[in-house]
Amino acid sequence: FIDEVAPAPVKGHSHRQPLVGIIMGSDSDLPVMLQATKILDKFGVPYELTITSAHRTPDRMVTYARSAASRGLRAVIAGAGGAAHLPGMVASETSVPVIGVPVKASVLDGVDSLYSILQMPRGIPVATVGINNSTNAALLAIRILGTSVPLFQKDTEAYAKALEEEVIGKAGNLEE
Ligand code: RP5
Repeated sequence: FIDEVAPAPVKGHSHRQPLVGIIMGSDSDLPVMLQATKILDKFGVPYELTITSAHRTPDRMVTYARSAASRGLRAVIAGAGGAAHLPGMVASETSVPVIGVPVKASVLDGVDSLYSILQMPRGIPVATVGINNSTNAALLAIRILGTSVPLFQKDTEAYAKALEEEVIGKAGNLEE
């Protein structure tokens, strides 16, 4: 499937065409958003990573969002802090599913980002994960890919199984 949609090598983090786009409003969001890349690397999902801000680089953001579908992206993970309008703005300019990551970036401890992303008005959906939880954003993106790529569905099931075994192992250690 990946080869079908991505015949050409792409400059950046993968030799294959990105299926997931990771964007963030500022380089200060990078430490949080790198957690998503770790998961995508683990699952072998090709992705791209860049900075684009809804209020500082609005033209760049619109160009990115409008080209997302035609460039083959199947999901966009958008992290932002404060008045975090990046995920909602991107979602308004693309039909590709957008997953918002509220970044803890201000004196309000990330609750401002959370509510900004979570409270999208009717009509333009943004899936929202927990504050700073770009790990879950990546896992959700992989589940979205899994609806059309059985390999990603299988890998998601294996990942959940490994989590289950980890907890059972820890419980066993306590009970010994
Ligand atoms: C948002 O403002 C960014 O997503 C970041 O979380 C926050 C602070 O940005 P910087 O002032 O650190 O560049 O746009």
